[in-house]
Amino acid sequence: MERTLVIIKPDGVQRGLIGDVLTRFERRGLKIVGLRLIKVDRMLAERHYAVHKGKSFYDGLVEYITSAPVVVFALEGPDAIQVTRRVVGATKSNEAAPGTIRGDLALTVGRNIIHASDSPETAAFELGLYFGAGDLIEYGKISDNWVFPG
Ligand code: DAT
Ligand code: MG
Repeated sequence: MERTLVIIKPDGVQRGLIGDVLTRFERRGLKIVGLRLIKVDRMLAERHYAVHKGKSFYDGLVEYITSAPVVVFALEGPDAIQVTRRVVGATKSNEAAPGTIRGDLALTVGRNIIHASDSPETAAFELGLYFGAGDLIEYGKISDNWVFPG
């Protein structure tokens, strides 16, 4: 089992896509183990995107993620990190495959509506940025045995 961090970015919230995005992960069988609507402040944005500091798009990225509320959530499931990245689709929305969130709902890299952790190390770091100890809930669902038996 893995856990990963997902953010519906300001454009996803403003465009009324929260339900659509959450539904895709629920239907895939991933379990939501934490969920919050927050406004990301500059300090949090800079910690989150520290790996991109110095790149040409960094300032715009921080402006964008802090511009309006976002929905952050944690997903749990087998291979959750890579499965979630594949559901999200390619960074450049114009190249994202149809059927992915970006490939269905976004057009440009600068407004690609969603973030997802890209490795186990990133997931652990980002889950810690947005959720405190005890915020993530471990629970069973009646569907568990039908989605990942054994
Ligand atoms: P991802 O969000 O797919 O993990 P990333 O970590 O490489 O992509 O970059 C983080 C965000 O930065 C990405 O969602 C959008 C923005 N970004 C990346 N490359 C960009 C570029 N060439 N021009 C503008 N924005 C870019
Ligand atoms: Mg990334």
